[in-house]
Amino acid sequence: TPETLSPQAQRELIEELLKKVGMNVTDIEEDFVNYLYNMLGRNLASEPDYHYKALAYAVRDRVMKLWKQTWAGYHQEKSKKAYYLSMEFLIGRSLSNNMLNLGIEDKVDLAIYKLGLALEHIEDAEADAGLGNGGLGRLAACFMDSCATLRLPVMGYGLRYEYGMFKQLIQNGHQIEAPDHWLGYDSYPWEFQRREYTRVIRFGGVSRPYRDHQTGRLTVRWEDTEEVLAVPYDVPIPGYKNNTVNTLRLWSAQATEIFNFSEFNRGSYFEAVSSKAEAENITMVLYPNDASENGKELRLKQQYFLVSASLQDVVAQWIEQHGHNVDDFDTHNVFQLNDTHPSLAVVELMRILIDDLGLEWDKAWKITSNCMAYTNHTLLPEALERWQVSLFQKLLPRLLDIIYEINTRFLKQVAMKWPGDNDRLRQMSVIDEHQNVRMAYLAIVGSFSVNGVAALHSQLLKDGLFNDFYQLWPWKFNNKTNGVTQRRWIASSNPGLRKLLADTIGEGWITHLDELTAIEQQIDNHSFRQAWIEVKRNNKKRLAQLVQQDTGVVFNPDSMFDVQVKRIHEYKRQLLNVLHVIHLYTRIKRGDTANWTNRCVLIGGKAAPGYFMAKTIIKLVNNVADIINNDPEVGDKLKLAFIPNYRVSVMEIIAPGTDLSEQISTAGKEASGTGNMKFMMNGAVTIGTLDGANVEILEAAGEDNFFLFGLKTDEVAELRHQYHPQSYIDSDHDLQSVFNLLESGHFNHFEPGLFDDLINGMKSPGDPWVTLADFRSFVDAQQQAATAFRNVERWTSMSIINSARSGVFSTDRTISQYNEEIWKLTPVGDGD
Ligand code: B1H
Repeated sequence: TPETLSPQAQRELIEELLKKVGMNVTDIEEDFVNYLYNMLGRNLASEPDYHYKALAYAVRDRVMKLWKQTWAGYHQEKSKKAYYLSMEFLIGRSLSNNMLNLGIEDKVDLAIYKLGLALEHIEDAEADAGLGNGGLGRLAACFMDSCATLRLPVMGYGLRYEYGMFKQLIQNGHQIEAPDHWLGYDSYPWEFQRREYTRVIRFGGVSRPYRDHQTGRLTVRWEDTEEVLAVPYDVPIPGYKNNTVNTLRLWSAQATEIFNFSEFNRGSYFEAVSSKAEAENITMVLYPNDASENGKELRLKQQYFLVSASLQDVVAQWIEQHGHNVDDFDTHNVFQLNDTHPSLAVVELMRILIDDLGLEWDKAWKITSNCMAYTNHTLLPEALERWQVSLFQKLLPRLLDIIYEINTRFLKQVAMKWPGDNDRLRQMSVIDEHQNVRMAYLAIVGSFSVNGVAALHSQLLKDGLFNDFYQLWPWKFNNKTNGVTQRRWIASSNPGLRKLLADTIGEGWITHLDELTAIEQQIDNHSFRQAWIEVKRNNKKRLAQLVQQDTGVVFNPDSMFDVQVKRIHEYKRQLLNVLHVIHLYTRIKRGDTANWTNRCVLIGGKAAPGYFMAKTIIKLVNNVADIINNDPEVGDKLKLAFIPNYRVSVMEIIAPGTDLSEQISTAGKEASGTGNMKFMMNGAVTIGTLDGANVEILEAAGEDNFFLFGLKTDEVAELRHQYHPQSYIDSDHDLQSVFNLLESGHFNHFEPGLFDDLINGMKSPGDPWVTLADFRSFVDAQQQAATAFRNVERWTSMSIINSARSGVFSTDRTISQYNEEIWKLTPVGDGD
C-alpha cells in the first residue's frame, strides 16, 4: 500500500499510476500550488486554511467560463426567467459540492494526494456560509442546486449578511451565542463583487402628489429620502455536470458617498461616520428567529432593501434588453417569494411601474399580480408577519400609499363577492383593526399562485388560515412538497453509500433519484445487505467520533443511533424526546431491561436567543445527559448527548450515521420538515407523527417501514378544547415515574426550580403542544423501534426500503413541479 512508502516514493507511484490511466492532474496541481505560493504566500506545510483557499481558487477558475456562457445564453435567448427572492440562503460549504457538480472530484483528490495532503482536512477548513436559520434557508440552497441541474434560468436574490447564524456554545449546559464572522478576515472565495450593478435604495422622506405640467397627469414623488447603496456579490451555482452555472446574487449595504459628503460639509464629522455605520448595518446580521417574527425596524429595512435592489436589478436588465415597453414583462419574469419576508416585492414592483415607468394602475397591477408567486412555510400564528402602519409611514411612505390603494381595490372585490358581509371585509383586509399590515394577505392578493410546502400543510392553508382567500380564488392555491438535493445529501456527504449505489445501480440516481427504487431488487442479496450494514456502520463510527470530539460522550456504534436535530422549538417537542429518555433511564434503574436495545440519543439545534423556553430545553437535555452518562448502572444501555452548534456541515455527518430519525412535532404544526427527508435518503427509519411531509414519507415507505404514533391534526384540535394533562399522568405509571423524577429535582440538584416552567407547561391544560397526550403512544412506538432494531435482518430491510423509496423527496422533483405548474420556464442549453 502507498502508505508504507516514503512521501516522495508515494508521489512517484501515483504519477506512474495516473499516466497509466491517462489522467492528467497537473493542471489542477499547478494552479493549486500557484495560488498557495504566489497569491497566498504560503506553502505545503502551512495551515489547512491556506490549502483550502488555494484549492477553492483553483476550483473556482473552472466555473468561470461556464458561468459566463450560461449568463450569455440566458440573455441571448430572451427566455422567461424566474427569481427566487429569499431573506435566507443556508449554503453551508461549497468546495466539495462544487467539485462534485463540476465532475472534478477524482482529479482534485489525486492532485492533492500527490502533494502529500488530505482532501478531507482541506474541506474541513471551510467555514459554513450560515446565511439562514434552518429549513426555509436550506430549502432555498437546495432549490438553487436543482434549478442549475435542470438548466432552468433561475436567479437567486438574497442578502450578504456579515454575520450569519450565531455560533452556539454550550457552557454549563446553557446555550451561549457567539458571533459568526463567516467571511473571515480576508475574503470569501466563492463570491464576486459586481460594483457595476450597484442599486440605490431609499428610505424615509415623504410622498408628495404632484401634477406633471406637460401631460397634466397626477403623479406622486417620493422625496427627501435617505439613500443606501446595494452592492451585489455574485455566487456561482454550478449544475451537476451540465455546463450550467447559475447565479445567486447577494446584496450588501453600503453608505452613499454623496450622503456622507453632505454631512461632512455641514461639519458634522461624527454624524457622518455614524450614519455610514447605520446604513451599513442593514446587512450586518441575520435575524436568528425561526418561525417567530420580531417586528424590529431593522428587519423591515432588510426586507425592503432585498426587494428593492432585486426588482430594480431585474427591471434594469429588462430595459437593457427590451427597452421601456413592459407589456410583456409578466410573460418573461416570475418571482417566487420565499415566505412573506420578501412580500413587499408586490408593492415595490407597483411603485417602479407607476412612479418610474409611468404606467397606469390597472396595467401595473395586471403585470405585478401575474408575475408574483408566494410560498407559505408556516401555520404558526406567532410567525405570521405584521408590520405597523406607523412604521411604514416612517420608513416607506410611498409604499404605504400603494398598500392602501391595493387594499381599497381588493376590498371592493370582496364586497362584490359577499355583498353586505362586513365580517368578511374585516377578516380579509390587508390592514388589520390594530393598524398592522398583514403581509401574508398582501402576498396572496398580489400573487397568481399561493403554495404550501407539503400536502397536509397546503390542505390546512385552504381549510383554515387562508380559507376566505381560497373561497375567493381557489385556483391560486397549490402544493409543492419540499425536497432536498441528493447531490449534497447523498453523493457528497455519504461517500460510502454513494460507492455502494454506484457499484449496484450506477450513478443515474444523482440526477434521477427515482432510480433508487432499483436497490429494492437487491433486498435479498446477501452481499448487498452486508455491504449496506458495513456502510451504515462506518458512518456511525464517523458520527461517534464527532460526538466524542464535541461532547466527550462515547457512542458505541453497535447501539441504535436515535437522532433529533433541528431548531429547538416547543412545537417540535424535543421535550417529548427527553421524557422518553428519562423513561428509559427509570427502566434501567428499576432493572426492567430484559431484551434491551442499547441506544445512543443525540439531540442538537439552536434556540432563538430570546426564546426562553427553548433555551431551558437545551439546559434540560444537558442536565439529563450528565446524570445518565455518568451513572455506571446505565453504561452502554443508554447515552444522551447534545451536539453543540448544529449546522449544515454537521448534518452532513449526522444524517448518514443515523438509525432512527425523530420527527415528532405536534400534528398540524410542522409545515413540512426537510431533515426528515435527508435521514430517509440515508437509510434511517422515521419515528414520527402524521405531520408535514412525514405523511408523504409514511406513504412512500409504507407503514411497515415507519414508526407512526400520536394524535392526528383534527384530534389535536379537538382535544385542545378539553385537555387534562394530569389525567395522563394519573393513568400511566411510566409517565408518573418520569414526572416524579423530574419534579424531585433529580436533574437539577444544585439549581432548584430551574425546570419548573417546562414542567408546568406540560402539565397545563393550555399546553398547545399536548405533549403528555402523545407520551404513551410515543413510548410504544419507541419500543417497536427498539425491537425491530434487535432484528438485524428486519432493520436492514427497513433501512434499504426507506432509502430506495426516497426518490420523490429530491428537490429535482420539487423544482420540476414549480416549473411546470408555476414558472413555466424552458431549460436552456443542451447540457453539453
Ligand atoms: C419555516 C420559517 C421561518 N417556516 C420566520 N417558517 C423566519 C419563519 O427569520 N424569520 O423570521 C425564519 C424562518 N421556517 C420552515 O420552513 C418550516 O418550519 C419547516 O417545516 C419547513 O420544512 C421549512 C421549509 O419549507
